[in-house]
Amino acid sequence: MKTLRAEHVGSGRDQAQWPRPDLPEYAFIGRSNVGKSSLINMLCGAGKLARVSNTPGRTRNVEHFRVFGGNGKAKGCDWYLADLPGYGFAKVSKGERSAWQSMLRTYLSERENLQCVFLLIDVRIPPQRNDQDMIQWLGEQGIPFVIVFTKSDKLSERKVVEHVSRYRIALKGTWNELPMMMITSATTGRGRDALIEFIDGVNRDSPTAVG
Ligand SMILES: Nc1nc2c(ncn2[C@@H]2O[C@H](COP(=O)(O)OP(=O)(O)OP(=O)(O)O)[C@@H](O)[C@H]2O)c(=O)[nH]1
Ligand SMILES: [Mg+2]
Repeated sequence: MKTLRAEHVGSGRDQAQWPRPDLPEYAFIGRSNVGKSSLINMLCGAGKLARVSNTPGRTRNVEHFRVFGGNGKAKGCDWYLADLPGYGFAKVSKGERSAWQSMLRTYLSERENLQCVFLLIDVRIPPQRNDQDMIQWLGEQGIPFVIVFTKSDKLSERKVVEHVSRYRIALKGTWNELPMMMITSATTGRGRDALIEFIDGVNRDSPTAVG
């Protein structure tokens, strides 16, 4: 298995605290506890890169990780991963929730090097209003995104297929063309190669990549 060399390069709520937008970037978003930080760790093959927790609401800032694609030499092969706070977490104050929400939307609409958003959805859970609102909003903003189902190890394959098609049906009401979907598990590594291949493909076409 190809391991990605990655390091944590920043944490912050404001644009001024984020790394300069000079490399292609990929963001992981989704409801609290869906497995964003776990998927980043799985992708990089590094156990403790991003902080994982049983307590929803663990990630509170935009956490940036730099992935070294060219053995650390060719800057043009490097890219950023951004781990974002989850939405839909009930146990924080209304004020804090709306501050996270607005940080998320500011990040998504203003981060100029953002190539694609991975919107994570727990494959066990039926379609939720806040995920559908986010999908709708990303579509309206013209922000490229992929739906990434997480925790597929928690269901039988039959149920995984059934739940993914339930999602397709829910989205068909508003979308002519369905967004791309991937099935993953941070526990088994399912979907890792497909995700890396996808990112490599976008990086090759990215105007931000140099060399
Ligand atoms: N079985 C299984 N458990 C998972 C998987 N991904 C995450 N988990 C568990 O789900 C919980 C939440 O994972 P996190 O990666 O912290 O989730 P998050 O989306 O980053 O959460 P916030 O930062 O709080 O929004 C942890 O207990 C993880 O171990 C998976 O693919 N399979
Ligand atoms: Mg997290």
